[in-house]
Amino acid sequence: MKPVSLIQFLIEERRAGHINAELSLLIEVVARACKRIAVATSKGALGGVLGEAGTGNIQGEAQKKLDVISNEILLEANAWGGHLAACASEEMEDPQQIPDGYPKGQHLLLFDPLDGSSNIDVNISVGTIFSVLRCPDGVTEPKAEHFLQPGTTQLAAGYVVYGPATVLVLTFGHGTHEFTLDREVGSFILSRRNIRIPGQATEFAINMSNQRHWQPPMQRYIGELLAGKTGPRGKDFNMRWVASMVADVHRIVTRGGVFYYPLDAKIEKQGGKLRIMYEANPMAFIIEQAGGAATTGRQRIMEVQPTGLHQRVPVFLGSKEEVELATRYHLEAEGAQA
Ligand code: AFP
Repeated sequence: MKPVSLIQFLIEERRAGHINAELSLLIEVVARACKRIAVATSKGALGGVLGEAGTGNIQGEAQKKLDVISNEILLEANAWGGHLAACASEEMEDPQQIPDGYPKGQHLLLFDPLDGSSNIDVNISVGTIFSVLRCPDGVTEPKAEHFLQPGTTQLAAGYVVYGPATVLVLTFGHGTHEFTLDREVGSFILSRRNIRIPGQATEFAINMSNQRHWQPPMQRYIGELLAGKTGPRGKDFNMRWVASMVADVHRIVTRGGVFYYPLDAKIEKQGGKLRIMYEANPMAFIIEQAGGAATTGRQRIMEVQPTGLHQRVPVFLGSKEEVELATRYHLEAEGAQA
């Protein structure tokens, strides 16, 4: 079979009526920016890109040099094409407007420019996550409130993993597809069409160091997985935790499994660890389109009505049967309390 490039795939999606020309251009621009981020990350110590930037972001987290560089690359690439009304990033408190003098488009782009950035300095996979929304009609200077749309309204979502290979995973709501960067040619090439995540899992991803802070239903659920063959689940489970959500999700998209970042006593006040607009929602869209499930432990992530650009939520995602079971334990515990 002849290789299918990302550009060819986007043209096919336009012909199928799944996307318009502006959204196609937006994805091309984001993919091009991610190729530049891949080059920057791959230089490591030789590029002078490792270490702290000496600044903090809106979440009060220390920024790495590559957080700042990746954010700049995405902002600069998306400023002038005429495909965006505005964009928002993990690294900026407020939405970024399109600079004066450039045309504006109908789309809103949200991104985490470099997810897992605490892994950069130890040469472990990191990534970019993005989500695309439609700008509400008649809005010419989009503010945070115009981005606060539930995940079900996303027009597109994707992530790029900067690992041994650079891989882009993308959905427009018509399946989840994977592209691998051909570094010599400089093109993303379709490597898996219509990815399906197995309904059952034997691998789970969770930060076990938080166990003592978890709520009782999470203690129960993970306790049963850990009990293995001789426990109530009657089978052994393996554990993996990269601590770059992109890499953990990519493992699930490749061979199944589940990922949990539940609410715990340590992070209860902030509502969770991961950000809904540019982490949980795009990943939920990708996972659901691959036949998996994504919840907050109580409800479908994509049905949460966001109230803040940098709002956090608990995240349960991956193989459907496991996510449903963990969610059921939480709902049952709350039902019993009520
Ligand atoms: P950083 O980008 O600050 O490294 O955070 C990564 C992340 O948001 C997500 O990618 C990981 O799944 C999660 O945090 C890791 O959290 P722990 O620090 O609890 O392992």
